[in-house]
Amino acid sequence: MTLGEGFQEPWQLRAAFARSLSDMYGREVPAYTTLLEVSHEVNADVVRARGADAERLGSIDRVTAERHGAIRVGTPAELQQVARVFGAMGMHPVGFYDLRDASSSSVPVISTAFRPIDRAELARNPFRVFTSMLVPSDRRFFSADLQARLENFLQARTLFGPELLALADRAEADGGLEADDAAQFLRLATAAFELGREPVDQAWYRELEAVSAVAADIGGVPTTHINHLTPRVLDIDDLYARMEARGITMIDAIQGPPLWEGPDVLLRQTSFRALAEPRTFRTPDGQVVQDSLRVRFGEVEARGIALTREGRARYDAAVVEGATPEVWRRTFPDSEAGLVEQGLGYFTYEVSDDGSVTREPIVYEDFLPRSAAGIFQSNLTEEGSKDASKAGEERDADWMAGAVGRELHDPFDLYAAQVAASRDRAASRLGVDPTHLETQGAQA
Ligand code: OOG
Ligand code: NI
Repeated sequence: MTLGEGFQEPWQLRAAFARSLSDMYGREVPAYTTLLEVSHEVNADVVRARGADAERLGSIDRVTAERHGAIRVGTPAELQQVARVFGAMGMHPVGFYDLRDASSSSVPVISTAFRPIDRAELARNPFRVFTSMLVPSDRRFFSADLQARLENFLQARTLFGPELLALADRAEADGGLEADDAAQFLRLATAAFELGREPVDQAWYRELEAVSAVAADIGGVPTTHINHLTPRVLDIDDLYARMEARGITMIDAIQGPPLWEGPDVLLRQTSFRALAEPRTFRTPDGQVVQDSLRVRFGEVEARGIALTREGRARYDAAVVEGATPEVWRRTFPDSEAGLVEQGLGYFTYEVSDDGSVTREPIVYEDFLPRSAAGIFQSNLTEEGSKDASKAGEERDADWMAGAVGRELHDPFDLYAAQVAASRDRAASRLGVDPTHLETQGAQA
């Protein structure tokens, strides 16, 4: 494990954890290593071709190290423990995603993302983890009887041991850990997300799978695991073509905005199909047999500029119409200056050496429910069953905040706060009133 000497601050724990998880996942899923190789090739080529412009939305060092992970848990109690482990690494719950309606197949989860929230912390290491939790009380998916057995099963398991949680709490309280404790914390945290080796109860797994493959992946096994780790690329269309050329079958489409000539906004994602991984099962008559499961996949993403609420509303309307270049040309201005003028994107205020003020784009750090549903869905082998005639269980950001037991940050508020802080900094550097900058029309 690559850890520095001495006391380790949260960002150092976060960076080391991202590396350690990546090494572990690369051993478990070799196709992920191929994906990393191709991502690095693509990024190197883009930097060569576009120079400084390639680093407009993050330095090449940040982009090369950048990953997001996806994990899935069963209960609020498990989610609270996850929050303690990530809290130790300076990662906080941001945003609420309801995947139940965003998907036509059976995805009975709601989600949030744990990530750093300060500009400086993001710059040090932006590691984020999309975290989903089952909704066993939702009658569209689970009968009362299945809900009760599922909740019993989940209550009886332990995903995160007491030593890991104690170290996590200490790291959060003290703002880090001494090197030895840090190493132990990282070992235990990484191990908590390894694929379980003990035999899976076959009848139980299959019963849940008939309802939802995601429910079986979460509640059909006694441990949790990292579902995927996603590197960031600077040209996702090129990456898609190169992966196919290497014989890796990608899902049909890139999710999110289309390829077009204007500025990249939000997030574009694609993935390769889940691979069959050997797993051991215990059959109803007590035999232990080898079989395989397809639940884990590889995903890659390209990140664009964070959109304001108004920009986001336009995006949401545009995807309903169809994410084509034609629709995009009608919906979005074709320059960063246009996004600034129309108040559609978040840009910080920066003062250059000659005293002029420029606007710099803020990169989107979050996720998109529709794309997430598309990623979930395209990787399910079984549709599952969903009874749309039943009423769903109400869930929203407030409910999620209660479940996680911590403040759930609003992504728009975080971006707006970054803009306001940059405006105040720029104004004080120039010795003017901050409102003066807004009316100045500083250009992107
Ligand atoms: C999460 C799917 C969503 C993303 O990047 O939007 C996702 C999962 O499969 O657990 O990873
Ligand atoms: Ni993902």
